[in-house]
Amino acid sequence: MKLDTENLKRVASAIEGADNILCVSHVAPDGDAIGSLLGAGWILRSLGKTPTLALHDPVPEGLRFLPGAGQVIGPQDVGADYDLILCLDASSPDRMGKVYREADHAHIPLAVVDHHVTNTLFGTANWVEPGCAAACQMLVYLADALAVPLTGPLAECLLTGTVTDTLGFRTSNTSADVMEAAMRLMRGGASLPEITAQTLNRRPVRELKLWGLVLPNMQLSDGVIWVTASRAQLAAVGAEPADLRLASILVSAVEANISATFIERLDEDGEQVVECSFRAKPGFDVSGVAFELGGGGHPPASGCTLPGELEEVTSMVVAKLKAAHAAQVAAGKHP
Ligand SMILES: [Mn+2]
Repeated sequence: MKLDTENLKRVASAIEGADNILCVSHVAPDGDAIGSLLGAGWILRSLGKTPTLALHDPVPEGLRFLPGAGQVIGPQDVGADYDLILCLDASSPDRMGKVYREADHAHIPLAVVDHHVTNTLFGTANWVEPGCAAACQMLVYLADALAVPLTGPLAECLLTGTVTDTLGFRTSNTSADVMEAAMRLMRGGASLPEITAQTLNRRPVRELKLWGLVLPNMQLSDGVIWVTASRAQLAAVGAEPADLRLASILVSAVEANISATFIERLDEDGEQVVECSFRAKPGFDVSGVAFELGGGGHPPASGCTLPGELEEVTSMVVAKLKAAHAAQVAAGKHP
């Protein structure tokens, strides 16, 4: 793989020239957000730097097994005095949530390390590798550039994000380079079976109960398969929006090339919003629809959050997904 070495070096030298470094990843953090955030912390510590790790949301229960997870602070504890802000796995500034405060932080150099093709290049240094399957894969190369060995807690954190973002090395962007990075992390002591068991193969019963509630209303039309989950359904089984991790399972349907889930929730201002998650089979691309709707992501997996009623948002978005699907079929690369 050809890396953007110029911007990799730019980020590496920004790190070398800083001491107090605020590391941040995205709201509603997933395994790659947490893995890259904690991994960055371990890289900086082994360089003798002083990292502060911050997230808008708490570390999800299923990722608290990772070394260093207990040191992540919330937005209320983020100060204003840092030499550098290192932003991981976030495609736009709003993805940092309330950790990033324009008034306090705009004058601080901001290094962006991300693999989303939809990244808006909002940093003072931007290293974006859409060819990488995970931000954690990029941190393998960053560690190399900074001569930090891929061992111990660092290896465990970076393998976790690589495993979760590739759904266990199954997404269409799982390249030989991904496998090579993962292999080096395993050689450094990270356990693939243990990480897989802790992340992909682990879910609370409330999640399975929620599937039972929403799957009877699953719909399939024109190559797109989708489900909706109302706030009442979530409440009935005591589930959070993050519990409905069904999009990746739905896209396994033989009859579909694109899947979507639509989850109703209230945002922080009490307004009703719908969280939309999309998946695509290899050869199909859902990132365009997500980006058009103000979200982001990757060709095989993307999403957005929209204001409005569940039914009206669902029908508007499904129409866009169907149109994208038809256009991609017409482009002729598909059977
Ligand atoms: Mn990621």
